[in-house]
Amino acid sequence: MNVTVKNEKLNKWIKEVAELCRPDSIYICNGSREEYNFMIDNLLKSGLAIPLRKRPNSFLFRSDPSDVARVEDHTYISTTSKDEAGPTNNWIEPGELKKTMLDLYKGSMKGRTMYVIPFSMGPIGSPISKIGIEISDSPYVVINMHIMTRVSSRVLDLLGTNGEFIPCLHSVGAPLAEGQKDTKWPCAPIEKKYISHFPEENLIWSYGSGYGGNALLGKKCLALRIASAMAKREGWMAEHMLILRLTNPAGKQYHIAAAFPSACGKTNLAMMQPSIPGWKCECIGDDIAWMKIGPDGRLHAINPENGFFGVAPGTSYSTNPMAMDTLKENVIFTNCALTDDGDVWWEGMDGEEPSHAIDWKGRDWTPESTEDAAHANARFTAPASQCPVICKDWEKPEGVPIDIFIFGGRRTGVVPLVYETYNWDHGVFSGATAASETTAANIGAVGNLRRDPFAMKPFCGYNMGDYFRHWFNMGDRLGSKAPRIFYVNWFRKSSDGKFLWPGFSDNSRVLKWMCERVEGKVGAQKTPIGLLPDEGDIDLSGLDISRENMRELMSIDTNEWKAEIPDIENHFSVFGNRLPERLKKQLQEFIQRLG
Ligand code: O2Y
Ligand code: MN
Repeated sequence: MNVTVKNEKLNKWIKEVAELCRPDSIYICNGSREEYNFMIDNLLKSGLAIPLRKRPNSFLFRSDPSDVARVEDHTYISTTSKDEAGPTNNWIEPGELKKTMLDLYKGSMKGRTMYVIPFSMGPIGSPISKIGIEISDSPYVVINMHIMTRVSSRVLDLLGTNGEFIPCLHSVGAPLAEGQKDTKWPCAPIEKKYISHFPEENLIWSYGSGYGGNALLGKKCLALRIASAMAKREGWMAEHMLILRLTNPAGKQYHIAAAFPSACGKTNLAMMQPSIPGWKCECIGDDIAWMKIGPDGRLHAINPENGFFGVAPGTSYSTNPMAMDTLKENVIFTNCALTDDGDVWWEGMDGEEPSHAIDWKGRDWTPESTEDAAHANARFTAPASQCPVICKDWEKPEGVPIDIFIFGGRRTGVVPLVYETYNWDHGVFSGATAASETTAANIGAVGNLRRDPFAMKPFCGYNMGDYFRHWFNMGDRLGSKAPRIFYVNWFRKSSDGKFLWPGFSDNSRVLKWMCERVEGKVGAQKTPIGLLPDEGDIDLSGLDISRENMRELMSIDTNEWKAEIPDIENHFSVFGNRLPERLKKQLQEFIQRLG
């Protein structure tokens, strides 16, 4: 299909990028099924895509072993002054960064096709949605963007001759000389990778990586880093949150948005099926929420994405049956193992492990092998519409009204299963101090405590001190219509190292308690850290858990919490005079409550 671009700014930009990057050809994407199939055919012919006999229209890709995850150390928020990027972001002055990157982009697409990908984050035409155009030299990016965003020529129609869009420039950084054979996963060495954001001009430049969040620029780069800066300026919120709808047996709906750092089971909670009879849970999104105050004065959320880019290892019918059912067809798998009967496999999948497979690096693998068959950050890219519990209203342009916010992290000790915060300011304090222990899936040493405020540390596109202030401002505007704020820890362990809480579908018991708190149906105990469930108020019917385990799960040791204070003070100190007084006040009140 021939697509014509009428937008003046876009035409000028396409021309500029082509002159700079020197691709062999230019292709404007229309987002059609034919286009997807055509791209897949080419990827199959070149051997980059491996067809999966067991899953219709599904394909496996193997990345270069050096290009397997987001590269936080090479991710930049480039604002005129360093202070605007703040202490949690890498910063290079825009002029200097652009000069370095322009040198890299020079001729970087030689021997390749330059794809122009018009996409909408959020339903096309929704008042909350934003339009992006990604220019990329990676066909893998094109097919992933087809699933993760709404790629369509309708986006170009909507842009008209002078509509606004967010330009997202991406090159894998591996030009081909005349006659040079391509590698299976072209990318640049680590020192040449740059994932750069220019929030003052809503601009994204990515170079050198073809993987995930580094290359699918609608996701972390646009929908979180650039969008969070826009949201601050425009008075809305772009958050690293799942969105779900919980319906009680009487048919009352509650909408919950929850922020957890990576590797805390966000996708599992987003698709969780309650173990308590009569309760229903539906998924609206598993990673990102954009929220605006609606005409009713409440906070309304949309999921700006169109698919799931989930971690494969650990996903199984026991941890997330709805995700497994989402993955039956039309899926792109990256860095999973390939079984002899033409299926994908990863550590933690149900059933017996295969006696032989091809690992993510393309080598023979057997259970005796010393390395995992799938990479720990192996991914599936799947359409959200295929999730059996996708909410019928997940694409509602006006979004869903949020009743409850949840923050949390992975802590083997100290933090109880759940508490409610005293009020909005206390909730902001709990989000700002949220912490998680690192796991093998994170980069860095296992078991270290990492403060990850609102799970946004890697994704906040401006000074995080100002981000905390923005949360206070939103609370002031929402007043009595603000969502209630809770904190959870599904991962507390007993002294003999066993998880105290079964998690997964039993987390519905905790969500039920939250809904009952919202309804004023249950009381709570005042403690120094927040409001804890009264004994017996969490519905444990049908669950085999001892009273001792429940007591340990809910226990609070004030000395352990006092021991956290220096770390919180240290964490706050980096924000200097950008730290809101209201957070300092919360910390003082917390110290006083601890006695
Ligand atoms: O490693 C990557 O490039 C993907 S990171 C990611 C993907 C989906 C959802 N969340 C995340 C994350 O790091 O929070
Ligand atoms: Mn995420």
